[in-house]
Amino acid sequence: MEGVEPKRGKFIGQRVKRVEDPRFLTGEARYIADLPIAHCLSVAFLRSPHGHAEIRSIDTSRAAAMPGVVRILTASDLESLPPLEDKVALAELKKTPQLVIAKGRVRFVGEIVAAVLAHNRYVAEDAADRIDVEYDPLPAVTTVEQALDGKSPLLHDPLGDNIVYQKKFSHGDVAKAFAAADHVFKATYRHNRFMAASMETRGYMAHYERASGRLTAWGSTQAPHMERLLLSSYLGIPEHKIHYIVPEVGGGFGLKFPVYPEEIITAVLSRMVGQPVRWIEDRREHLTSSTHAKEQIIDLEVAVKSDGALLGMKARCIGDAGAYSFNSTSALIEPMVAGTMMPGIYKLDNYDYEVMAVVTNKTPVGPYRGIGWTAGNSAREMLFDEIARALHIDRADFRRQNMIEPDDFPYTTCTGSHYDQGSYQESLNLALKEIGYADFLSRQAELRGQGRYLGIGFCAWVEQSAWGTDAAAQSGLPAPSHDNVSVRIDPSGKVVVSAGISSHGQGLETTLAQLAAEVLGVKLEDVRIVHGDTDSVPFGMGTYASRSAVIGGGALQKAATQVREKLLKVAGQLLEADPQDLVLEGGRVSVAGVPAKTLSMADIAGAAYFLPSVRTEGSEWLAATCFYDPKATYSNGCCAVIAEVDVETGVVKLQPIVTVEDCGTMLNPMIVEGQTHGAIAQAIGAALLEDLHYDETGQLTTTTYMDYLLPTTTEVPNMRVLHLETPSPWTVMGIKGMGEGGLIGAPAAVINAVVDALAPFGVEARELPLSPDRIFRLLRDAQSRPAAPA
Ligand code: MCN
Repeated sequence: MEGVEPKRGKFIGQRVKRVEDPRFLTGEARYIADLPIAHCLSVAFLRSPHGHAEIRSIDTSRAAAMPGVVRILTASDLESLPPLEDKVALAELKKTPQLVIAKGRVRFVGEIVAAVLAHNRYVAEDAADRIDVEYDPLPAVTTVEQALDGKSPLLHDPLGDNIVYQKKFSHGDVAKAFAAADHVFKATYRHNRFMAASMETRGYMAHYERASGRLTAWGSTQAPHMERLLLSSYLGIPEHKIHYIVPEVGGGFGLKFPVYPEEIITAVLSRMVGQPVRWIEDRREHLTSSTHAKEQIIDLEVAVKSDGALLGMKARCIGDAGAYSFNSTSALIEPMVAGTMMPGIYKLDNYDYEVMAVVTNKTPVGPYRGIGWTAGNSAREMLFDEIARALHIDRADFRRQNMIEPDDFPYTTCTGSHYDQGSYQESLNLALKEIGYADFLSRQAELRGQGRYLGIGFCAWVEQSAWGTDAAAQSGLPAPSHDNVSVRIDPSGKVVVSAGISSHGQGLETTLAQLAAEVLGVKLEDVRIVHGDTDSVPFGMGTYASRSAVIGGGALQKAATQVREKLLKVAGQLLEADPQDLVLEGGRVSVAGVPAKTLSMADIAGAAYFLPSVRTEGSEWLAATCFYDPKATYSNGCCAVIAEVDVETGVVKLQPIVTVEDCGTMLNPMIVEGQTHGAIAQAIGAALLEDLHYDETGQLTTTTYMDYLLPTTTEVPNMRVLHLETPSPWTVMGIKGMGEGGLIGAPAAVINAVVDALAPFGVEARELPLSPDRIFRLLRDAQSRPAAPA
């Protein structure tokens, strides 16, 4: 397929400094906890201390008697409120309605049992402590195995079992492929449960005005219009009477996409008392009650020829969904994507897979950067390393041999993912060259001889982006998705862009301003980006799934182009020139070759708005709104890592990481690098440290950052990000999204580097994360295993 040239311009593709950063660096940014609002009351929640229990009684009288307490809610106060239910419309997915306050039974530690509204948070917290609840603890279901064993308690009695989804998919002739194989490799991988752990926790504020029946809601969230829609449906307040505002958001990473019970309760309380109400999550609540992510058990079987040719694959992806198939995202969010995207960058015609989701007495699972891809990629790439070793084939050669090649594009995987264009081989080769793969392999044995255990790992990945209707369908989770952007030039000649997408750290204000300035020929400082406010921006589906650069950027480019045409038409009338002969640059329109015939943007805009002689139908208002719902596009990259393991302590030290990113036409390389750095830091946590651990009673034992280990500057090495640019032929300007790639590919690279370092010990690593204690145990177990017969 013919390649497309990446776009370059005065702003596009340039390392423009982030326009939003001055307010963050000077402390002027306002997060939800900072918003000044008079007479605001505070909420605190009483949460279940049990993983699974019947609620025998609740007595709120001691709490209600405390001075400063305004209202206490338990489930019986909210009988008329509909339960939360995931909106995913797949017939086979069983629903697990979740009441915003538990009634009769609690199903995970951290589930809300009561809400206290008080004059301030101190009183609210103290009062919550004085609510007397009697529980009858029940046996808890804390593992996938228990959920499936048919003997463990049921979480939701009407379902009849703990399985909320189970379906098999088949592509090609897998039986024939396995019959033709020289070898079949098989393994089960347990992918850890971890979470986004954003720097800013969740927070919501609501102000219901009784006179107008209007609700103003503020949320540290990712998708303001979707929040408004869901609040409207749960509260029964018409959508046009809800104004949803997203202030600065200190990271979301998917976790702040769904509507949570706390948000509904905050709004309900405000409506009850007619006063503003705020709730800010504390860190312990964040760890227990914000969505967890990525826990899966993946069984893989791979059929190969002795020369390494990949013939077929079987997979079973079982997602541990926690207590409820979570509202607005569903229990399928992990295993469905893992199963569907398992072929990755490889040519695979014969593939059977089964997707299962089970409920357990744990916090519900929701979206986190690289949904499904992280676990699926890690499992496949771990097994591929094992296969290459067993067949005595270089690990990179094994990949190259089975990888989609440049001439194959566009390539449709057997599961129906439609890859546009990519640089899969090139990114692998570049990453390995830059990290010194060949040289490292030649030194590795010598280092081992010196008692130093170093290993190399790499992972080339493909990342789906542009989550519109097409991408959703390709992921196996069909739902319409699209976005809108408005562009207008005000009478003074300045540009305002109103975008349905909403930034929560990605630097979208910068990249959108770059695009607008490019198309409209103005300075960057003459553009303002408005987002995160449903009264000011056109309908949008939010920022997630690496969709904003492609969809928001594409809608903006289309709208800005229409405005540019209107502007040139007016300028042509004023300058008595054909619009085709006009040059738009540096905030001025001039007649080509006649520099004296020039007008400023303000001259033209002022005339367009106020001069009757140039005001014509359609041109008087320099504005346009465009809609965009592109085909899915796939970016790609490759991460390469060298790790050294201290075999006495199990501690892993990573050397500087090399990563290649190809997101088509790059809007801002500096932002792309920042995104990659952040995602790889999260990947290091995922691979080596982070683990939300439950004991057998369903008690979460990692409820502080002393127990739940996030990577720090000591664990995160320097990184070098290299760029390739293979534009998409299917999107405006060839842009592809890239916000998740680092957490899709880098975990496998880190894991495989550690496993490679441990190869001389015959360690079998199948469970993540590879934390120091796990590595220590793996080494001890390997040493105590009898030696294999020669
Ligand atoms: N970009 C670019 N050129 C491209 C593609 C992207 O310059 N060809 C820039 C974009 O303009 C944008 C950034 O890179 O500023 C990410 O773009 P994109 O890949 O479209 O991703 P989204 O903007 O849709 O952001 C969502 C993505 C996801 S899914 C998660 S999760 C995530 C992430 O972004 N959460 C983040 N990055 C995050 N970064 C921060 N700081 N905080 C989060 O919560």
